[in-house]
Amino acid sequence: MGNVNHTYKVNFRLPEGKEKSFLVQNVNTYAFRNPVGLMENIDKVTEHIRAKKPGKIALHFHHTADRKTYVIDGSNFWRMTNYVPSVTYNAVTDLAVVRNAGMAFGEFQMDLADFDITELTETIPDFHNTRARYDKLLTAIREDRAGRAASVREEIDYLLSVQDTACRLTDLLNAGELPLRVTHNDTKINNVLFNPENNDAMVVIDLDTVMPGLLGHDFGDAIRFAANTVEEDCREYDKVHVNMDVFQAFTQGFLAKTAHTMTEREVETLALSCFTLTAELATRFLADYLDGDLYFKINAPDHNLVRTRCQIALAKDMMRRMNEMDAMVRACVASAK
Ligand code: GN1
Ligand code: MG
Repeated sequence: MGNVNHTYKVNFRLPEGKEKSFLVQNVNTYAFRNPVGLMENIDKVTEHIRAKKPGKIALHFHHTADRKTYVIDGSNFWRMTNYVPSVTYNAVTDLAVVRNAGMAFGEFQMDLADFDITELTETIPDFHNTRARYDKLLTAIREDRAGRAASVREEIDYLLSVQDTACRLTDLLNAGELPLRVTHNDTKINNVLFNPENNDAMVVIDLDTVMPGLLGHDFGDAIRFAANTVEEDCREYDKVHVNMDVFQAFTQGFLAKTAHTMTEREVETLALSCFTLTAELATRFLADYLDGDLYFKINAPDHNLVRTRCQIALAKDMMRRMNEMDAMVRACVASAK
């Protein structure tokens, strides 16, 4: 579960014999250099949402005797939350579930629309700064720490050839043409917990990367994960496509919650954001492959390369379908307003 932190379900036997489950996580401090700041972010954000929706299921981090929401044990950083009985999906074709996920992520952004951005620590600086991600890739190519650069020329060449298109969102943000919001930034559909009985979205989880960001970061990341016809590390690259039914269902759900707040520039760049997040993640997987797999968990020596190729295949399909995606976005905006 998850490519960065280690998560365990722990069953605790209470003195009277009953079992109670908790989720215990070992936070990856290579990825998150300031885990204490991260926990403060989560605390503020969950409290903000809880104050608005007191009856809703929320994640609650348990406190230690000295009122901290974490335990530092040598180089390990641990935290523990309530366990929410629920289902999650890695791949979904049930369009009602996809629509619900879109609504959940859209609602999450709206719940935080009045949250003061300056209260948040940047848990991973430049997380969705695509220009900075490209710079990291260029550094990884130059340093070639694992001696792999020569074998991935094709992947490097493709990613460099689309650099300006992929970085357009970042450039528009820097030019003040897209508004900064409080965003989730890691909107994989498996970060929504669903009610097993009716598939309603119960709660959005994995709040480690809640930071200032663009509306399109959440939308694009969700689409690149949920609308991919295969898993993120599928080796059959010719099977990688955008499932347009999933695209439409997610867009309907997400825009039902957010369209009324969107600027024309946000609407115009929403389809592009899918390409952006896909190409950006490809640069991250490839940089990690070149560095010798330091960031993402791997289960095979070429895991990060496979992930890179899969995201590249998806990015290419998104480029082909850009007009179609854009037309669907506009249709959903029109019906949501
Ligand atoms: C990581 O850890 P997980 O699976 O929630 C990564 C995301 C990537 C994703 C790709 C903090 O998410 O940015 O999109 O892997 N999270 C972090 O699967 O880097
Ligand atoms: Mg995550």
